[in-house]
Amino acid sequence: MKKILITGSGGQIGSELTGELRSRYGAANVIATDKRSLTGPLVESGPYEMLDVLDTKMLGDLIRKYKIDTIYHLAAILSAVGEEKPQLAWNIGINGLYNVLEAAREHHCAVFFPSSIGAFGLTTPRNNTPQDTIQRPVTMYGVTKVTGELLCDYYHIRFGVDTRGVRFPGIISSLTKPGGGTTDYAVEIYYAAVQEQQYTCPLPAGTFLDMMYMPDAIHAAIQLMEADPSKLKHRNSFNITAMSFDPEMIAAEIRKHIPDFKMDYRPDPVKVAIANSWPDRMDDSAARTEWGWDPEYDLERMTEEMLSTLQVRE
Ligand code: VAH
Repeated sequence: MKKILITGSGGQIGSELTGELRSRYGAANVIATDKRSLTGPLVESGPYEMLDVLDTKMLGDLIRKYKIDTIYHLAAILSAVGEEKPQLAWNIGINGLYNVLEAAREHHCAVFFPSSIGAFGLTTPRNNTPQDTIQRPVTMYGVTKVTGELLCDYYHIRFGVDTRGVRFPGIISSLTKPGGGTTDYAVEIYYAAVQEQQYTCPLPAGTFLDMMYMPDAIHAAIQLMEADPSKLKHRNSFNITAMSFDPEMIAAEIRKHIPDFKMDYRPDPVKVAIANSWPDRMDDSAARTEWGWDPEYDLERMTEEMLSTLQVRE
């Protein structure tokens, strides 16, 4: 049975990935960790440890204590916060990853690394962005993601570490709000629609970005880690997307359920500059061919589920 350690379990992806992994592999086999002292279902439903990924001793001790063979490494600083604190973004994004890869090399663990559409830049083809293409990001977040992809491939080729990763698009979810990303608007808009029926969007109309609903993101990570390695021509990292939309499209979908919903714009210059450097729509055919990637949610189905979930909570 797999023995899994998750870093950054308290984050937007980690809080839902932990639950799904525990239901698949057994709660006792999935060790949730985070730098913060967390409470709630994450801690009550299985083993939880405080872990700062910069603490190499604690990381090694936990891997030995729980006999870990797989690490889902989610601890990171997101794009917009990364532009406010670039040195912190580098430290967590690269030194944290380096510590995980070194521990994986020493203890023979597989590693899941979440890259991002942020790994692309202004000179990357914007539409049908190829799996293999130019990557010159203009954010520290993007620099850490490209560096992370290269480091993970190096550890696989040089040391045989089983590293695998995806380039996540913006991820929408209703359990844990994202913390400081450029795509956070696509989560905030649903909460605002349910609570105030009004939203002021930080990205202008016409800003298209790849997006995905959380259940598809979780399934992608697990499906990739369970994939037959002999079928993988790529490893770090696979383009994956489920939809591409701009603020007008998501607002129009919400109005099918909340007709009075109103949206205006107050562009955030940092987020606008970041979003404009990212693709409009990636080509994810490599993921579909090599490990069967096939998302289940489009904008219509995601909107139905997000609004019904949040309205019940109101
Ligand atoms: C961010 N949500 O906005 C993250 C993600 C593709 C976007 O990497 O920084």
